[in-house]
Amino acid sequence: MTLTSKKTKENQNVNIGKVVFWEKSLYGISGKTETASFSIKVYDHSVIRIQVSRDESFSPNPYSVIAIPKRVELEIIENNKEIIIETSKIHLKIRLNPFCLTFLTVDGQVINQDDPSFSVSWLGTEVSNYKKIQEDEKFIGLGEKTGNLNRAGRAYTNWNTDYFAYGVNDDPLYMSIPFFIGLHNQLSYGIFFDNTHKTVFNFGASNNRFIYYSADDGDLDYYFFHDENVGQIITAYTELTGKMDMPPLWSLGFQQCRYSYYPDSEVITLASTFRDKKIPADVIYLDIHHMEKYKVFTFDEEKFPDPKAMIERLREKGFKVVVIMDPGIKTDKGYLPYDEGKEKELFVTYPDGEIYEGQVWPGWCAFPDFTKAEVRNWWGEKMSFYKDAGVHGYWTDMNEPASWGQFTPNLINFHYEGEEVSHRKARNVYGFQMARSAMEGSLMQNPEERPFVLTRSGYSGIQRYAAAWTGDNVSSEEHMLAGIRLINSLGLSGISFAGYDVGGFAGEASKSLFARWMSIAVFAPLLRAHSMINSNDAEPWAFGEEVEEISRNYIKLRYRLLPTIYASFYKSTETGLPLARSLAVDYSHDNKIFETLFQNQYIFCDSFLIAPVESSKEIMKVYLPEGDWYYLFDSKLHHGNQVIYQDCPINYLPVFIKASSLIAMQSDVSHTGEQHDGVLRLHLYVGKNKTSYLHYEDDGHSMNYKNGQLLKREILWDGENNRLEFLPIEGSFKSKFSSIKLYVHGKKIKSIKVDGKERSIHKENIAFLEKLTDFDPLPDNTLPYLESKDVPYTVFDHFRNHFIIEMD
Ligand code: NBV
Repeated sequence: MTLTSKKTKENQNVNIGKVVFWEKSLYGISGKTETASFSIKVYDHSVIRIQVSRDESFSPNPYSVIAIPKRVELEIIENNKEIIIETSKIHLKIRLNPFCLTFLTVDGQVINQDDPSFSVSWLGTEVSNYKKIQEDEKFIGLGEKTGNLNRAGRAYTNWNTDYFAYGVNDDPLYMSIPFFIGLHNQLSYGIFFDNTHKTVFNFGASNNRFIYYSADDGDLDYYFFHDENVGQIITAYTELTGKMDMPPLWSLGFQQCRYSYYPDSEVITLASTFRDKKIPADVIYLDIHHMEKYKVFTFDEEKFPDPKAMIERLREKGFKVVVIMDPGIKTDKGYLPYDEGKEKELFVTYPDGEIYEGQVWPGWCAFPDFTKAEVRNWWGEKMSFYKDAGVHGYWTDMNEPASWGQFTPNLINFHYEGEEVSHRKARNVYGFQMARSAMEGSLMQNPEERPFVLTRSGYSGIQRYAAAWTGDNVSSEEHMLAGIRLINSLGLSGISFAGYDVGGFAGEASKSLFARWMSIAVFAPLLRAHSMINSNDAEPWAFGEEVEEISRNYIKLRYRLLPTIYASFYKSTETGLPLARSLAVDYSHDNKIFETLFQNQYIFCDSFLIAPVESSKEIMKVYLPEGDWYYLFDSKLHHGNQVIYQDCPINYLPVFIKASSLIAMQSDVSHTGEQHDGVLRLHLYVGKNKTSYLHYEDDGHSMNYKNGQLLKREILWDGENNRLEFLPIEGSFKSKFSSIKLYVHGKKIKSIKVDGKERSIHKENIAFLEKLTDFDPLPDNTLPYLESKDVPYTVFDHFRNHFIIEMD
């Protein structure tokens, strides 16, 4: 073959071709086609891994997947045209000539199918898997991606990118999660394409024939999931890539950030202002100005002469401190991290061994190779610097990695756990591994304390190490709504603990925008306000009295809801299901939820339906999916499966509670370290269904919950018989609550019996949210006043062990 003809061939499609050999393997089958090797492994009844490579062996993929295949019963059936692998949930048909896969349900419905001509193909080193589009197929997930909830008709690139003030449709952003969920004909499936090179997901953009995903290089290595619903698919994906651990309770409180608070006196004043103004808060961030010349592991001696004393003063006020860590190490001789890194060969290098330098805040920098265990460990040791100062949490920024020019040469080398690869393969996991190093470092420094790491960049599996935020958003109404979709999409992709910069990072929020953003954000898993250098002050009190009052009230609501939020976090550690869940999780096949007007709506903590709306709107359309829904502010009942008009003046965020929900609340506290009054307020929203609520407690900060020092109690609601059953308490943690006050919404009650004995019923003008309307900002008094409702309640003295409440 001449050189020219070889070149032409490599630039045309090379198909996987026909199967020339196959055999059974431990978990499935493996074999060879005319152009490649393949392996099909059943990981579980609902999870099958497909690997195809043009090399003899498959690349190890050391980062995302932490599960190994389970031994499940399979049938492998063969005829001369195809092989069929059957689990109890998926039937996979492998056509032999040419190799082409069809995933079917056990009763023969097509779930997902390769394009019969192209299936797996290469263009040069680029590998692609082409799939037929099914009737009215929708695609959701793919992590931190802009655009609509339904991604059909768009294409996305995964290439971690520092993107200041990104547009609401721009791509790619900081993080890559190559996992999506497909929906059609009442079926759902998931695909996780585990290839860390630059990948493209095309959901039918610019063609009407197929969807595809492709990678610049490497193997086709994907996991196919199919189960009864989207929730089960997310759970299966997080079985594979891991779930978050319990975060420290303080990280669920309000977090205040700014680029940057300094000097130390300003930080102390900030903390005092929160307390003086009675706005609950738990965390203050130190952005890059805390450092000397932006050098990581230093404090600027002028701005922060005694960081330890400052952090101690903050601790006394109930604040925790989170510091930023950027990966770039200033290439200054005499600066220990640089000298050590150079000497121990910890930095990323060019192939000729020279250290790669890129420019970031400190000037020219070297970049630790976080894809090497020794480097992660070294960084963790360096973190003793912050530990000694009393720092509680870590914020890994610029870890795409970012550098001026935004174009790191692909030539540079990374260790990649011994595989020795170029930037092309390592970039998308760099931030992931830096966050890992920060989390492991935090544990190394403080083995007793739960780490808190907030990261900008990441890859599938990042949920094991860090919470995520959506980077440099903009102060605009459309960005506020886009951020909600980003969080919901991260939630569909295994990342439960996520948030956005409240108020917008770049630009200036108007008063109303800030107020609305804050009211929505208290229903986000991570609640953090942040703003750009040289922008106006952006603390909750910086926008005038009215916004301050609205912010205070919603933040207070967040703190009152902590028992519910904490319990939801626990659930997420067990199931991988998000706290902020797009309606596509529970109402996946209801077309209405994908309409642009309703696509931002989501369920928070299983029970709240949040309908985000621009601050400029005073009335909006809300889609209530099937079921019954109570309006949060007056407990008015609405039937689902309909669109309603809802007033939404600036201090009323449209929030509804699903009938048959239980919501656990506590008394006001100014930060999570403060003891509440010991009364657990349980709000029952009566409905006809049978539901269960899991109450969860532990000490909120240590690892002891892993050894059973926790308290779990399931509470069952039986809506047919108006019966609540408190199942026995599990675990050895002693509850911080001594009594339960049960409020019943939506039912007139004549009697309440506890284990057959009558209880007295009291009534309370609902104290749930009345504070939200304390401030009447509209001059013309056009606000809908909260109807004071008499809500019946009864009180139980103690956490009795197992009891039944009947209502009449
Ligand atoms: O460290 C400064 C900022 C930080 O405040 C922001 O949250 C990050 O996303 N950082 C980016 C670098 C510069 C942004 C212009």
